[in-house]
Amino acid sequence: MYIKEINLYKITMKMRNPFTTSFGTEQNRKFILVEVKNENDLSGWGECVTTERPLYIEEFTDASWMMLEKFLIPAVLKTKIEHPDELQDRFKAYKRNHLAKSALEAAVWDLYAKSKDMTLAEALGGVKSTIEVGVSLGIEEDIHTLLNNIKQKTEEGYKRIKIKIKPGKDVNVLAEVRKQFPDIPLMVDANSAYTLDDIPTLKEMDRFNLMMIEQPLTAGDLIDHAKLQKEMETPICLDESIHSYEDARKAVEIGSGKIINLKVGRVGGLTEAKRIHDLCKQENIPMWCGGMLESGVGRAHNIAITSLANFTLPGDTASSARYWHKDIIDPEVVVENGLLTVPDKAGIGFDVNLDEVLRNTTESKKFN
Ligand code: OSB
Ligand code: MG
Repeated sequence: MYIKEINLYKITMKMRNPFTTSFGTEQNRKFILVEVKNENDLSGWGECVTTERPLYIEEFTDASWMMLEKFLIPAVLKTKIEHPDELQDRFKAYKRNHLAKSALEAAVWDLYAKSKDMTLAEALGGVKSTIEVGVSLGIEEDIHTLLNNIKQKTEEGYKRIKIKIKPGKDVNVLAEVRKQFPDIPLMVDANSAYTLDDIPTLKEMDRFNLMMIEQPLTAGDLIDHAKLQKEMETPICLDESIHSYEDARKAVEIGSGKIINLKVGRVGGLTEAKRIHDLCKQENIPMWCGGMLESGVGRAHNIAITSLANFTLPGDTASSARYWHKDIIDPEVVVENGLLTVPDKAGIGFDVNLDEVLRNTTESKKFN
């Protein structure tokens, strides 16, 4: 297929509720949508899941916009692409910037699947028609708010509850949660807030029967996580430490964790995500698909990748309504009883609501 035109949209969307992690609070999501058009004016869509400030990892929205504009779009525009896997080679010379690379690659994957009249899930080698979904709950000032949120999401049927923790809001919070909900499938996410000096606190969490503790130590670290895993019974799940197949290979080799949270953006795209999936399957490392508070576009790609066989744990791809008053796709994502049906329409399987996209657009640029 020939890439005739690319459009970038800078989007601001206000979430229903603020979301607090150990690195800060977010309510206004500022991210980028990428639209890629082929010679037949068919459109493919991708989402750059950056945040306004580089608090999760080093990338942020304005930097990714520049990366797309200056380097990535020129490597794709007005060229022929037989298969989206080819983009890895085109982008290889440019270091990291995985969220930006992934956004453009995702749009090309959607376009590719549509042009072959396949679902994105099929194009990726997906095998599941339904996927299991959990929910990620932010840190709350007041424990009663958190307990209420957990109650509500459990009643909605989510298959597991993840709560964010940080030093000072960890063991005490978990004790309260377990008192009220002794048996729910529960995990925690620290977003890199601890160091090996915190081993005593981290080990205390072993008594709460957690499915896993996500990213306790520094983003990018593999070695200290391996040391910590030897001291803890709770399985460590890596998020901000896995940016590539090579990271995953090394983590498995040295035992940095027992589970991987795969985020398509963080690893630089769906092609790399497939490689990591195949590695984890071979090495018996369970995995699940993480979230970045995406709009429906990014969420649709997450649903497609989760249909691959080794995504055996519930992911963070909650309902559109968990985040948004109105999402930008039709239909919106609806999780029922903790389950989602993988769509059977071509490409990402949801229509992008262009009116709604434009209503939330603060800046756009056409490249042709
Ligand atoms: O660490 O998984 C994370 C949101 C923003 C940045 C990082 C993370 C998260 C979440 C929410 O946990 C996942 C979601 O519901 O999209
Ligand atoms: Mg995480």
